This record gives sequence, structure tokens and C-alpha cells, in this order.
Amino acid sequence: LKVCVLGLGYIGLPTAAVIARTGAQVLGIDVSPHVVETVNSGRVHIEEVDLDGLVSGVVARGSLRASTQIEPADVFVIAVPTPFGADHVPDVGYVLKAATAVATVLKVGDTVILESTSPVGTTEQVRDFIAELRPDLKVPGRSSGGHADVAIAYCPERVLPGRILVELIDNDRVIGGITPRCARRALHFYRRFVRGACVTTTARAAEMTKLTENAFRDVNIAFANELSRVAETLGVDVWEVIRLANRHPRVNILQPGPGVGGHCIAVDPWFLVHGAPDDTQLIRTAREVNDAKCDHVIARASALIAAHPGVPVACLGLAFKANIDDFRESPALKVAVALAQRFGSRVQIVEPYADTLPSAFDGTGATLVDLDDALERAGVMIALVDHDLFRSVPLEERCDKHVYDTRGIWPDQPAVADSRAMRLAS
Ligand code: SAJ
Repeated sequence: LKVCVLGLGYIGLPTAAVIARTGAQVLGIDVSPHVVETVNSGRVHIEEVDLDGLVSGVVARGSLRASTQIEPADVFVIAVPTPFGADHVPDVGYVLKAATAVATVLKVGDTVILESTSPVGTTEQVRDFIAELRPDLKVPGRSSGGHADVAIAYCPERVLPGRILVELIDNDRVIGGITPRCARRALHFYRRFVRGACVTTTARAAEMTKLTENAFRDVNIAFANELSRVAETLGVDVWEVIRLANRHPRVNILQPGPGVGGHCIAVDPWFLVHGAPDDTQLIRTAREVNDAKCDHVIARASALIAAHPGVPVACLGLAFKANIDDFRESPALKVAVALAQRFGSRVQIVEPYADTLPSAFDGTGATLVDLDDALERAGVMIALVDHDLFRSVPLEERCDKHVYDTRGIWPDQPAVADSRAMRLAS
């Protein structure tokens, strides 16, 4: 079996490597010559647990190679980004570009699978695109009689960064075909490496399922973030309330934080809003609540810092979530940069996953320090990420500090004596 994976990013490269491990011949395609060179030399350009060892092994065995040029294959897996443009309008340009490349080498019997998170209807768009570029091939789902020459399906990735290689194998997969026959062909492919259940449906249902999963999480985090603001106003500890409410057998509230980051949960709900703008009040509001939480944290932290003139400040964490080195679309980074811009060299940043400060801090005067230095010097601490390293700081090392814990990592921290000052100042 020859497989072509288009896009060697956070999903494409691990997927290509896992398929190569099954003995298939895999060609990874990427527009970046740097990525292609890196992979061909058996190395990786992204951080993911155990990925380096897997890639060097399959490249050494000759099962995985990379190129900027597409070649004929039996199965094509499209895993390119789907960002949004102005006004949160989804941009499927990279998907259609990949489909154009596939169309140049597609032959009878091939299977094309889209994995990128996409607005509902994108797989049909890919089908129409291929039909236009290759009028010699019978595409599925168009009533031309007889069986289609190629299969086209949608199968979203659902893996969690940091656990990608485990979840690629163990998670259930939803496989949506343009026709049931397409779904069965794609199912046959995923069975090669997926241990979880593979469930078939239509392409549109599979597309909406992926968006629904991330919108579900976004709405639930928004609920927690709204509760945290209500609790602040009413002078109650939100973490305790959530812990207590979650003792109810049918309540399971998520954790508040400084906002929602990453490239999925803060993006995908907009694809649903764009697809059905008049029917998505809750999903749109959740997005707005989560974005507003970040601004609220900046205002509250600024008030706490301003209430202690001249006192050194430590911001703990820049990553978009715990125990990873990914700072893209991170609310913690946004908060820390805003504080650095306002309070300059008073601000020290602690981030065990960074060697240097990101360029967004240039010119602010903020410095990167290690945790021990920050605990020694800072009088105000703003906890922005729940890295294990921060959780492990015992009360005796922070009880004399003015702490704003946006993640609830220190339940034993005495209530903020300054909460009134913070409210007055903000
Ligand atoms: N967050 C909270 N409170 C919580 C949980 C998360 O504030 O209780 C925040 C995190 O700190 C982070 C953001 O939400 O800033 C997103 O983190 P996450 O761990 O919820 O999700 P991601 O973005 O790492 O991965 C998600 C996953 N989707 C779901 O859990 C439904 C993953 O399975 C998907 O594959 C991935 O999006 C994706 O690629 O779509």
C-alpha cells in the first residue's frame, strides 16, 4: 500500500509515521523544504512525546520519506491547516490546494481522505473540485450511474497534543463517506492502525461532529469562566464551589482559567457560527465569554500590581495549557505581554518550557527567570498556567506574596487580602 499524507504538521507527521510503522510506503508532502529536509534526515520539526524516535525509525527503514512534490498513491490523507480569516470566516484554501495536487495524480481505485477540521460541506467541495479537474474520473455521490472510480471521505483527527501517538491508535474514529461505499473504503484503511472503534456516517455528519466536540468543550469552559466572574463579584471561592457542585452525580463543571487557547477550541466553534449564524447564539456567546475572560484577567492583574507600587511581579507560565511548550494562541502569553507592556522591567516571566522570551516581549524590559529566582524576589505572583512545576510550590514559599491564581493551582493560598483593592482599582 502506498499512502500520501499532505501536510506534515502536528497531525500529518505523527499520522504519516504511525501509518509507516504498519509497513505501508508513506510519502509525506509539505510546502516547506525545511520540513521535508528535516523529516528525510530522520528528525522532527515539532515537539511531541516519542515522535522523534518513531520518525527516525521509519525513515531509517525506508517506510517514510518526504517531498514537496506529490506522487501517485493508493490513499491520500489531507491534513493541512484550516485557519479563519477576517470576521471569523473559515479559509479552506489549503484544503482545496491539496485537493488540486491530489487530482493531478489520482487514478481509478484510489481513496482520498480529508482529516483537517473543516466547515460542514468541505468534503463535498473537495469532491466537486476533483470532478472539475478530472472529468475522466467518475466521482462519488453524483448520479451518473455505476460505481464511482474513487472514494472520498472525511475523518477528523481528535488527538490531544502531548498524547498524539497514543490517541491516534486508541481513540475511536468517526468516518464520513460521500457515499456509504466511500466510508467503507476509508474504514478499511483506518483499521490498519486504529485500535479504537471506527464508526461510519456521512461526510457532513462527520464534519459537524468534529466541530461539535470542540464547541462542546468551549461552551463548558465558558460556563466555568463565567462562574469565576460571578464568584469574584459575590466574594466566593469558585474552585471550592466547582469542587462541591461536581459532587452531584450529574454535574461535571470544567476549570476556569485566563481564557481558551490553542488552535482548535478557540477556532472551530466559529466554523459552526459561520455555517448557521442565526442558530448559534450560545456557541457565539461562549466564544465571546472566553475571549473576554482574558481581558478581565489583564485588568484584575493590573489592578493588583498597581496596588503594590515598585514590587517585583512574577508571571507564571506562557503556554496555552499545562505541561506543553506550545505558546501559540495562548491566553497566558497575551496576559503576560500586556502586563510587561504596562509594568516593564518589574515583570519577570517564569516558563520552564522556554529558553528565551518570545519576540512579543521585545522592548518591554521583562525578563525570563527561573522559578527559584521568582520565588525569592517577587512580591506579586500571577499564576497563568497549571504546569506541574508551579503546582508543586508549597504554601510556605508563597504565603507572604500577593497572589492572583487564575488556574486554581493553590487551593491552600490564603484569600487575597487585596481583593477589595483590586476591585476598586479595576
Ligand atoms: N481549558 C480550560 N479549562 C478546562 C479545560 C481546558 O481553560 O477545564 C483551556 C486550556 O487551558 C487551553 C484550552 O482550553 O487553553 C484548550 O485546551 P484543551 O486541553 O481543552 O484542548 P486542545 O486544544 O489541546 O485539544 C482539543 C481536544 N478536543 C477536545 O477535547 C474536545 C482534542 O481532542 C482535539 O483533537 C483538538 O482540540 C483538536 O485538534 O481539535
